Amino acid sequence: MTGFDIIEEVEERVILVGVSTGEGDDTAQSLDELEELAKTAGAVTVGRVIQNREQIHPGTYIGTGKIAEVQQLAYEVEATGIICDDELTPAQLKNLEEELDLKVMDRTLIILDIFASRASTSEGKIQVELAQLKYRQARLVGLGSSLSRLGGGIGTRGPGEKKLEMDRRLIKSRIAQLNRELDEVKRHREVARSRRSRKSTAVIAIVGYTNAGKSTLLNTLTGAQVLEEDKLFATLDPTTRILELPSGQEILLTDTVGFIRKLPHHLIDAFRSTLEEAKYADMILHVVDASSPQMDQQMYVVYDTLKNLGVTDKKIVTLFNKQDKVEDGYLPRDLKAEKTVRISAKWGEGLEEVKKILEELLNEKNVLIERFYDYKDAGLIQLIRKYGQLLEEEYLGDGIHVKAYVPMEIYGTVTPENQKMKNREE
Ligand SMILES: Nc1nc2c(ncn2[C@@H]2O[C@H](COP(=O)(O)OP(=O)(O)OP(=O)(O)O)[C@@H](O)[C@H]2O)c(=O)[nH]1
Ligand SMILES: [Mg+2]
Repeated sequence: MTGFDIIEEVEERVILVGVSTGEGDDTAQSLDELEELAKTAGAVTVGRVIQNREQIHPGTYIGTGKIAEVQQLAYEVEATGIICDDELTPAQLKNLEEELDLKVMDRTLIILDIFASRASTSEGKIQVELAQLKYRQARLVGLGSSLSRLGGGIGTRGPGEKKLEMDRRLIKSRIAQLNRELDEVKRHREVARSRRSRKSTAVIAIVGYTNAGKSTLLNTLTGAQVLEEDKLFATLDPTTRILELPSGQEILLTDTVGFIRKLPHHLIDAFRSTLEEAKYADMILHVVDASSPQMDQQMYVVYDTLKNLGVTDKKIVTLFNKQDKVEDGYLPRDLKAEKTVRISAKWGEGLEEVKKILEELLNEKNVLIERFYDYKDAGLIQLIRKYGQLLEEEYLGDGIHVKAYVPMEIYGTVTPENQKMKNREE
């Protein structure tokens, strides 16, 4: 099953609806993004309506006058549905459907749809189905006849889709089952993580707003073949590849799901273990689309999401990507980052500097050692070569002279007590 087949099935013509609650908010840009999301999900945008309102209408999202306007517009442009830019409450969804007699969708549903069509691993599928069912569960309360339409997305798809008409009791037991499966997957992931950390290879997580160029970066750096596309949420499942730094030290780079403003909380819950890749990383590479007029807001969303995930104490290197599309002379800043580099992941520009910086920062927590090894201990030098950074290596008559940075985790192993060697620490 490919997402493409399904996307072709129905042409949904939608009107985007947003509420602007004050001066200087970015509803228009948020709708631009919603249009991208709708396109990715397979819908054609045929109109936009923004209501200026102090707050979102609790019962119908927009006010009565605006509802009439949407209705009129829908008639004129032959719209089949509307997409609201915020997550609707079950009551708002129901009331709007009744008033408009159109398919009513919200941002959350569209993102869930996209995730559903992108999920490829069993973990991804479980996570999406769980998020879809929870979204739907909340909207089934007290509803009868309109059930089959409520909560349906664009061309309705995804692992959870065939269960659209499941009753609440079944949904509940399915959710419980999926949670158990997810726990199992999580356990496997934790085992893999602890294995990685025992081996003391540094892990670097690539994070960033969706479409910033994270997968492109991983591909260019490591020759990985992760799908890179000018679409939102091209990547859902984490991919990890080995990257060799200039000194020969090897690290693990992980590319994963992108962030977006108003990321549905059901998705954050369901995808927590995927999103938390960053939490277990030694350092973070933050990829920013520097060619986007929304760059600042996107960076803000990334940091906000990291904070929500409890990732607050990592070293961050920010990469201002897509420099080939940026006017010369513009110098973006990121005060949260240890270092920033301007790159073009697609054209490989600036990546040597990225590797150099990674090496420098990783070695800050390493220990500098200088000592002689007997030839019989040459295995220890292999270990240093693999996990540390070998600076000097000299083969002498009675042994090998070595100067190197080694991570604390292997410091004890490569500097055994019984060797009467000079040993300098910094
Ligand atoms: N011009 C230009 N385009 C780039 C550059 N890096 C990435 N892109 C393009 O940006 C789009 C998104 O790239 P991806 O690598 O898929 O982005 P991502 O961050 O992995 O996105 P998601 O997986 O959707 O979160 C693709 O069309 C890339 O070809 C760059 O340096 N310059
Ligand atoms: Mg990607």
